Amino acid sequence: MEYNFILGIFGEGRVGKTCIVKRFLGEGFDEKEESSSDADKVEKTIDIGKDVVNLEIYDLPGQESFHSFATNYIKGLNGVILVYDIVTKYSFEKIDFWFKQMQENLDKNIPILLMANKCDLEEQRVITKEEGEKLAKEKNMMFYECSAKNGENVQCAIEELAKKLLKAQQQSTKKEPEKQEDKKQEIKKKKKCYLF
Ligand SMILES: Nc1nc2c(ncn2[C@@H]2O[C@H](COP(=O)(O)OP(=O)(O)OP(=O)(O)O)[C@@H](O)[C@H]2O)c(=O)[nH]1
Ligand SMILES: [Mg+2]
Repeated sequence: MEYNFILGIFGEGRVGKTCIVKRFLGEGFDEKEESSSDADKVEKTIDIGKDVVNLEIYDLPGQESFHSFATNYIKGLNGVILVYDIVTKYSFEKIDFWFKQMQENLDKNIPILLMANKCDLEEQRVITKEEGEKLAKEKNMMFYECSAKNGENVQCAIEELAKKLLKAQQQSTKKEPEKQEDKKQEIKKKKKCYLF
């Protein structure tokens, strides 16, 4: 079967969102990647088992002046990626803000993946892995430390999010026939009442 999901990637400016997306697309890494000032939509198709999953990813600017612009893209997303980097405390603190935006604009069941980027910069680390894990657990997010620079965990983290979306979609379509059967029974009952 073929499935389509729309994802959005959010987080403080300069945490590496665009680099993560480019790494995921197989476009390598740019040490001098410039700050985004617009929404960039990219597409990638991945195979999960026998299924084909088409992902559409919105890469949004993270700088403060673009906050309201970026939040306009939240509604309609099927999944969310939130990013901080392990060398900037403020970017970690900013996750709360982005999480709240998701809560206000999206269904609570929408899966959120938290990515702690720049884990290649171990010697400059200010946020421990445990802190990231704790936050993710509290807010029921998936969690990966990654590096867009060396590619660590980028592919597998986003694929895990896609797998979660696929599973949820397949479970809800399985339930559909049951729901329809329930509806038929309801109509039958109503008809009976009418006949009496
Ligand atoms: N060392 C290291 N640097 C990274 C990594 N990912 C991104 N960078 C660098 O961090 C800077 C910002 O990366 P971007 O991808 O532009 O960050 P962004 O989150 O898209 O920023 P905005 O578009 O302003 O929101 C660039 O200089 C990148 O080269 C990483 O994993 N490790
Ligand atoms: Mg960017």
